[in-house]
Amino acid sequence: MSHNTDKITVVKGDITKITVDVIVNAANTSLLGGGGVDGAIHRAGGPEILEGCRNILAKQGGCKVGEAVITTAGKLAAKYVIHTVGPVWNGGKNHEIEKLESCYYNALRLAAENGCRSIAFPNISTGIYRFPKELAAQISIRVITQFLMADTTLTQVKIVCFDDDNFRLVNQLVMQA
Ligand code: AR6
Repeated sequence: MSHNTDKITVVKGDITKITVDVIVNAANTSLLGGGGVDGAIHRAGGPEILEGCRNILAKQGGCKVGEAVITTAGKLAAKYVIHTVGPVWNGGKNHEIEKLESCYYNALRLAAENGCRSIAFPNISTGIYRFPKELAAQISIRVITQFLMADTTLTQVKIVCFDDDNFRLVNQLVMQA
């Protein structure tokens, strides 16, 4: 295991139950909630998260694909939620890879800028947005390990996998890294 993968833990389960400084949400450009992990985070965190999203909407009109914004985590154990918008998989000809890389990078950057030491990610875009899981897993590990090489604020990155396929794929990659 390399120095950087020491800071990465792969977890199977529900991200709303994880105790870290910041939880990442796989949101949509409206920031107004949805299904999947987005629905779970808003349900568990309560209305304060939506209020935070509405304030961002009023200021900057939503969140573009690949970008990230930060709000309170409401009733969750985390201090913050970072909402990032993953790309919808459309065969790979629409810069989906670069956009997913940006999601991970911008979420990590925003976490470090806000003094967070621990962060939890879901497998962004691999549900409703249909991004191929193996490719998404490779992108997540590549961007996270590269970021950790340059950053000393974050000491713990948890990748929280809800389904067996993602858990297996991400684990394999972390062991090989
Ligand atoms: N904890 C951790 N991971 C979860 C949870 C959970 N509680 N629930 C689902 N997942 P998805 P996307 C996993 O569909 O593909 C929303 O409607 C799930 O198994 O949540 O980025 C948004 O508003 C999958 O591996 O997000 C957008 O409209 C991963 O989280 C759209 O879905 C991502 O699945 C975003 O689609």
